[in-house]
Amino acid sequence: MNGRTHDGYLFQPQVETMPRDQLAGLQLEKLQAMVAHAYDNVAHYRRSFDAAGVTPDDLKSLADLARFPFTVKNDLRDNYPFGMFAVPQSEVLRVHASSGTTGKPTVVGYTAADLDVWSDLMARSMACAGARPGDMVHNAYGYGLFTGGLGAHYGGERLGCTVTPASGGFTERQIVLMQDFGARVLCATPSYALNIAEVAESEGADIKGGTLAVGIFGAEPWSEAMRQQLDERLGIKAVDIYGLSEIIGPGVAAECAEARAGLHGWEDCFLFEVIDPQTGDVLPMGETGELVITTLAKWAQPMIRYRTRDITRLTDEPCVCGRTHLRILRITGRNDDMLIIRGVNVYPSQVEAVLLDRPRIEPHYQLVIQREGTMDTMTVEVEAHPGVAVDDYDEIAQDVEHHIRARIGVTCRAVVLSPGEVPRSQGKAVRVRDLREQPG
Ligand code: DLL
Repeated sequence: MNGRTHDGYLFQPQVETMPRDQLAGLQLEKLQAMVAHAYDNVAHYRRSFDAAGVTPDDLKSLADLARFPFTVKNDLRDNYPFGMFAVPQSEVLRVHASSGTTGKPTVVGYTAADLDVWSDLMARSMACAGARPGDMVHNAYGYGLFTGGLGAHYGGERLGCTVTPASGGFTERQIVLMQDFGARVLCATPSYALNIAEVAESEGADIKGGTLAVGIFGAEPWSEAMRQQLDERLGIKAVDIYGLSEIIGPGVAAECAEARAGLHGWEDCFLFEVIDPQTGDVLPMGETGELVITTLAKWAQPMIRYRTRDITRLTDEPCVCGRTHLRILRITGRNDDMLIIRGVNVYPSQVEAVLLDRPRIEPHYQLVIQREGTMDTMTVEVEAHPGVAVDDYDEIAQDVEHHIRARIGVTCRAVVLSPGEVPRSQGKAVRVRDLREQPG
């Protein structure tokens, strides 16, 4: 049954506006079943629970979950390919995998019921972001082992939209299709959406004045400054969506079009905790730390206390949209993306926020990390606006260095490149080029 908030559209109204105490009751019931399923069917969980001295019977309240051990990405790698499955492979209808930079990929599996839940969650997320039944959805997330393409595809169809499976690349053709088909919704990584905006501008294609109204952007960190750029250059409302393959794919959380102030984490299907990454202690609501997620409705491959490495904080303050599910505030980066430059912790998204505020440069950048002696140094490569005189590049570089020092507290070198010189993204943008010698 569908319904409405004060001005929005709900895909599953009873669930999305469930009172928080009822939601907690539902979570406990589902959690007990999921933890028992993991313990009974996955050797890894049996071993790790036994080592921690806990059994599923110890789970009497949601707070008891803190006694259970974490799961990390390496656990998936160590059990490659199917060792984390909790059902026979014959019951797994789909696998996805993330490539990873080293070693074996991480494989994830879905039963028929899991795929159904995923489609519902993506339909719910897309509706939350402002998509409506009947919309033309242009899906520029990559199709394949990456969960973005198929996730948004089945979610869009479940919501009742018409989905164009564009995938990434062939940007000029994508723009023609968006215009000819009258796309109202664009699904893409924010960096690829920016690439689309830029190509449209350079070709004189008026995307901004056309039918496009909603951008559903995620799969990589992005900033409020980038949101403003995308809103303005595409003539849309850009909305954040979050997810990760290990948990289900996109659709773990989504911003609402009404507030665009944090991503509603779908608590009927996931349990969210934030921990201190050093001690592993659970932090109180509102404190910043590492997001840990437990699946409540994922039968092929339950994830118990999965450490995402993503840094954020949670809020359960009521939201103007009427949804009761807590909000995950914008994910600014990952533990493992954090750079330590001359003793200062820096996330690429912080540099992005500074760059997007500066005049005469384009929002395309890469951070080059090198080692000089015992120090790591950062060079920020940015791109000048077309039409800016090359003679001005030095002065722009100094301005960038100054503002990065003033706002982030880190000393870096800036290099201004000519238009088009920073590589463009078709999926997740590569923000860091690490030229330090890797150990081993
Ligand atoms: O990126 C799933 C996805 C597809 C999400 C499409 C949203 C849209 P993975 O490839 O496994 O899955 O990468 C997951 O990407 O742990 C975060 O570090 C990062 N990430 C995803 N969404 C966001 C976001 C997909 N909205 C990893 N903001 C996660 C910041 C994000 N980081």
